[in-house]
Amino acid sequence: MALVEVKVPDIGDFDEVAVIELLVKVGDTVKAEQSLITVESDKASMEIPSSTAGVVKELKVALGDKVKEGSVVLVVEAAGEAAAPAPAAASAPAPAAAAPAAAPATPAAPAASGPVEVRVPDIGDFKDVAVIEVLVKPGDAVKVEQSLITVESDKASMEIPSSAAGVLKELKVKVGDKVNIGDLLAILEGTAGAAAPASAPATAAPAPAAAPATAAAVAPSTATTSAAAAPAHNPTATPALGLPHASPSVRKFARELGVPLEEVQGKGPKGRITLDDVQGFTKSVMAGAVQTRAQAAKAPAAGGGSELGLIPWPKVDFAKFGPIERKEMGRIKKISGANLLRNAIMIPAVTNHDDADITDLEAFRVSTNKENEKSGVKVTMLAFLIKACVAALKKFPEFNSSLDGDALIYKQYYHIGFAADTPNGLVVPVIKDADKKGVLQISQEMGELAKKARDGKLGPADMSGACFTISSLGGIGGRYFTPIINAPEVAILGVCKNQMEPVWDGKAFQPRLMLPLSLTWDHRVIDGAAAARFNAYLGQILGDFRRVLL
Ligand code: CAO
Repeated sequence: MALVEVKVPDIGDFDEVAVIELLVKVGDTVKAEQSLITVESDKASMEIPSSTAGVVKELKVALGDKVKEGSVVLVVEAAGEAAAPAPAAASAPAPAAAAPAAAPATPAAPAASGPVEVRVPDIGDFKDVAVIEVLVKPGDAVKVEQSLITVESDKASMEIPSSAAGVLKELKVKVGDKVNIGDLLAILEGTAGAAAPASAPATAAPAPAAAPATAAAVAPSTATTSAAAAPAHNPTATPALGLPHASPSVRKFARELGVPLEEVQGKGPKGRITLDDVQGFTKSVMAGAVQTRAQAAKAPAAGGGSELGLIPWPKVDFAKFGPIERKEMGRIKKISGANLLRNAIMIPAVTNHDDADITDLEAFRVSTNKENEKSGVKVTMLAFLIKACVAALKKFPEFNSSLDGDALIYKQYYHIGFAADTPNGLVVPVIKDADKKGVLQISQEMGELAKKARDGKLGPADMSGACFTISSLGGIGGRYFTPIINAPEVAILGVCKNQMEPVWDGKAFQPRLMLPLSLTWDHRVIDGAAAARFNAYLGQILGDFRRVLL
């Protein structure tokens, strides 16, 4: 019995694709053509079949490894006549490489400004592949190489990119349609200079894959980075340890959200998992109606179902009551939503409301801004608040701590986050080492960070490391609110719009500019008395900023 190395066959122009699934294990008996691993690029996933039958002796790849043509996948002890003794690379059933972005059947008119037809390019040996997803809609601005649709055969799914840029005028296919090379997909109103070159793009690899020894007719053609490969032969519809049935973009989306795809029930054709299924699963988990296996494993044994005992989220057919429009939430909202929900549920939070007299501070701020008019830096109330909070955090160190199991981590640095409202949702950039900076520098940094936030350009470093957060709605309005703590911080200050109020000075009412403060704190770490003292101290500092120096 010979040991045979099974190698990655010609998979088109893919260089270094990631192994995302191992479909067999040592000791398994595999048939020739049985899928062994699944690999995935940005836009396509494909299963790599075995070139020979036998028993798996050794796996040579692990999840996350990068492989390319010729990489050894595993060693098989070939079984009698079933073994295919041909040289591994040549006998490996080469997937039919597809070339969505390679020279389209009808080359797009370069630099056109009129209508441009986008057709299905050479997708290898696929015939009548089903459209399983339409990724754009009329009116969308489409870039060259942007995926338009996803098509799927038995073993591979691939996204078909646009050969031109422009505004999508008309879609010629819909989910469920079968497409072939040369079929008209869409009509774009081309943008001058934006069309793809009529010749094959640089990424196209014209070398055809070696004809597989065992495969039925396969005519692999070219491939691009956005192309997918299809196995030459499809002996089984579902591999033994089946990979969840979903397109690459759905897989990517699930990965971004941390959704375990194998736990999602696919409601698409043949049980395929769609974007809606992943979203529906996420909502159910968020609402506590469903637990992931990882959550269930962590949850205490008692109970069953949702450990929080929440009833499922109400499902209402709103259209029954009137016209509606459904819009998916953006990425930031989804991420912040998950965090807010956890923080709202897990933290025993209490909010104290108070007012600070900022009459003198506001006068000082206005005069400072007059003096600094030419510098271009505007001193903001929020910058003073950051400085005042640093002083309060120093005086009450438990507000600058975080829970770590049964211990408290007291931080000796003072990084202050501030909530910023952006067109895409709420983000919290962080002013680092606010204790070492003056109000002018903090104002300037805040301005820069707020702009970056609005432009969607904040990096992870800009948003990490905060000890305490301030959420100011002062420029907008409102009296008080109850901000949600940004875990693992233990408190957050909410600030609303200041207003002139009559304040009794012991003899008479005086008009004073009062700033509403709302401090939410984690009752596991902070007591009500400490919170009241923190607010009172903040009020004293804001009332007379010289106290910061004490
Ligand atoms: N009371 C009254 N007016 C106030 C004020 C207050 N407490 N704070 C600021 N203002 C006024 C300022 O004087 C300024 O007015 P002018 O334009 O006339 O000078 C205006 O509001 C804007 O203030 P600003 O430039 O100082 O900005 P800011 O520091 O208040 O806010 C930022 C910056 C990024 C925090 C803000 O743009 C923002 O995104 N706020 C929303 C935060 C949020 O969404 N929090 C909720 C989180 S929970 O969902």
